[in-house]
Amino acid sequence: MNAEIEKVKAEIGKFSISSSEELEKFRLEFLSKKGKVPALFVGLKDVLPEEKRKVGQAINEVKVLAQKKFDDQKALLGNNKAQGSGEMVDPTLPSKPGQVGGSHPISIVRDQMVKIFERIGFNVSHGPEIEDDWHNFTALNFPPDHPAREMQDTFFIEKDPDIALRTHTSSVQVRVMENEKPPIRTLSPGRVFRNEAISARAHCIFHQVEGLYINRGVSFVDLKQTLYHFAKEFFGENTKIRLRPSFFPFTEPSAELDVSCPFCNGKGCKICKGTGWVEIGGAGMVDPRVLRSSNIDPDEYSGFAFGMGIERITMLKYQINDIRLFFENDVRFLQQFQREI
Ligand code: 2NM
Repeated sequence: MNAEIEKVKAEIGKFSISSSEELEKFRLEFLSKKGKVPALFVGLKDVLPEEKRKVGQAINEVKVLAQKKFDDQKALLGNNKAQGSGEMVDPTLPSKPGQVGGSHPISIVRDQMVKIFERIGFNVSHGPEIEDDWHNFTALNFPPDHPAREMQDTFFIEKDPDIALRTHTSSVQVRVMENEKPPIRTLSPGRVFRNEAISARAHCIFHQVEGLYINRGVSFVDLKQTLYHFAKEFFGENTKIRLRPSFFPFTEPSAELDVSCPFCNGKGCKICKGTGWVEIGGAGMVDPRVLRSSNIDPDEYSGFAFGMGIERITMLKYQINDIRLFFENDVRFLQQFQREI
């Protein structure tokens, strides 16, 4: 009997199954009612009573072995059918690497901008997204009747006292000026909110990087050199900058900041609408009233400040024509961006 069991066991091991026909043959030969495994159980009745237990166990092991081989091969053949190939699957092959997450393009560009300014001595500062009137408007020299204070421009959370979503990260810099002594070199990247109609070019949520430098004897030349340095580092060595007179409540004089078009090198193309220049932000010398509001003596110190929109710069860098793409988080869009270092 033992020899018979071993023989069937060896036959099961040797039986090769690589098609569903062979699988069926295997089932008929070993597992079906008239197969070799049930036949072993029939033979059990002739075994001596004291050996029945042991022999019965041995036959059962053969049965489990045959059933497992049948199930495994059936699963393998089923997988191959699903893949539409007749080949065997090699379960020892290493698996495909899993998908890893990436950074949002706004985060990539923000970090790239921050690194450029960190290398010339700026520190990063953060502040609350929900702000009081003082830090978002009054300390920044916005007059009481300024249009930015209207409901249609700012998202208010409370009225009297006014609490709103910050409309720029200058509010963070007010907090830095209040809490630190010059020299101050601070950069505040962050999310800002404006009550605007959403379109391809504008969104009610966007991101800014604002910079502030306060020290003795800071002049407009320092501002120009800093912005020129940034433009060359970010857009390339041959980039030029241009400052156009403008107005902001918190700076005097104020300017809009243009860079030579990074796509046509200033010759004029579709992106710069033939002008050779693209606007990337604003800047100016911090108004003495702003310094005084934060207890910095404007007779001793002067400073420059600037602000840039991260969406705008990211759209230029990657030639993206709709700002809404940044907020939809469609992976087909997001997957296209990789950090450069
Ligand atoms: C801009 C343009 C010009 C700015 C001003 C200040 C502060 F806090 F010092 F007054 N921070 N950022 C500033 C100046 C921002 O954004 C277009």
